[in-house]
Amino acid sequence: MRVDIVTIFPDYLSPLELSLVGRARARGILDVHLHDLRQWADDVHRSVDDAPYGGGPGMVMRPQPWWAALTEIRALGAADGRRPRIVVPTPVGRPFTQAYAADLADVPWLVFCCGRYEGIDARVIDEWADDEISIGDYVLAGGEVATLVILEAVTRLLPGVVGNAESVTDDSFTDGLLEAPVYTRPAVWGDREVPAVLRSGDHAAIGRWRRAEALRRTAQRRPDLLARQDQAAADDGSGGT
Ligand code: 6GU
Repeated sequence: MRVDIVTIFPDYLSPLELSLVGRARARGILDVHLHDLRQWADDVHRSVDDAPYGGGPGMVMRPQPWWAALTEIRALGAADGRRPRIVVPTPVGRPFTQAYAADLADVPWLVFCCGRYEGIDARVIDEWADDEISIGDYVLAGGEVATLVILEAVTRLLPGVVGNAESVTDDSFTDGLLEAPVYTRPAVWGDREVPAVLRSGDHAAIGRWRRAEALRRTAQRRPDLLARQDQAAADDGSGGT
């Protein structure tokens, strides 16, 4: 997968050199290109923002640098007929979920446009954005951290990135439930014991226990997820959980 990221703070994306995403890059599974938006600003001051029409606080990102950036980046694929999917992280976007991450993991070329939170001129979004994505109901100072979040969720779904494919498909949210708690040695820590069933070697019983714990946790912590699943089951007539 190729990923281009356009930002006024390329250094903010330096965590992409580390850990799982960094390893995926080193192994050639993920090809990341960082771009400083200012290189496309056409005025002497390399300005990227201006005051909002209609008044109000803060600044709005000017169309000109974005238009130049996206025209140039998209042209990189023109020779072999490839077209990137252009993503704009924004608090007014569609909510990011595990299913959304899986959808993006199938795309060969993504472009992330990182704006400041007052936003990018709406004409840029209208012309260029395929996806506007929000990572949650709070406001960040810019799209850079949201891009890190989205890319980490997507990268670990790329074939060959996570060693054991089961650790991806067993994740919380893949089946719509929170995962059961996990334990490692020692079997006894102070007065706390690892549940006996996990040490029983009875894999059917372990599977039942994990399913029951997942349901119990989800009902307690995220009843909205169960309600959504029940609704989906009612909609397709396949029965509930
Ligand atoms: Cl994607 N961007 C910003 N700036 N704030 C956010 C967000 C994105 N998602 C939630 N809050």
